Amino acid sequence: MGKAASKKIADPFSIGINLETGEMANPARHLVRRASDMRGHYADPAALEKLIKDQGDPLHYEVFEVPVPQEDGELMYCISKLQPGAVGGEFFMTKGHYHSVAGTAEIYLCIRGGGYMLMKTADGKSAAEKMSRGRMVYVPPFWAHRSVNTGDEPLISFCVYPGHAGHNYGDIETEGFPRRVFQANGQVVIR
Ligand code: PAN
Ligand code: ZN
Repeated sequence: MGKAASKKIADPFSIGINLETGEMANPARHLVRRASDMRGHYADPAALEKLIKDQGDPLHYEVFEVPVPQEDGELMYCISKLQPGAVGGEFFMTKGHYHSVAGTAEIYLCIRGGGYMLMKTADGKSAAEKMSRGRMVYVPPFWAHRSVNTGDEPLISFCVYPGHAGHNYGDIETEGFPRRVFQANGQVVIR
């Protein structure tokens, strides 16, 4: 008897995603991160505190998803929407994470805006891939990943990853990523 026969087989479904706004029809889960959730992540903590105080803890990014079972064989999918802005010249970014099951990959299809996907491995490798509308970034297994918005509109991506992957914020808060993305004299600079 095959594996499928021992498990209840789910029904297929489809959903609508607005490719201009990233809006997903009836997202069951809506994760919101504000500037105050980003403490410990930017190079200039004082600039982050000033932004929180002056702008009333603005929205940083949102994730919309319709969860599927967190099991091997399933594919989790979501919309990630990162606002434009900067903290002490460093562009707004997501926290970033490894997957709890580290050997699981992820696909990000950028549908609006522009920026970079910063990536690193636990053994010291680092990478940055450009994100722009219609561009797909493949995050291989074992790479932590963080997106950065270098534009002046939201950076919106459709993400797909294995259902059992999970999120591991591990050393990100203490060590960050080897590279950061800044605006300097109107230019985007990766340092
Ligand atoms: C994305 C991210 C999303 C938010 O769905 O979870 O962009 O980033 P953080 O989880 O780092 O705050 C993803 O990579 N899922 O695996
Ligand atoms: Zn991920």
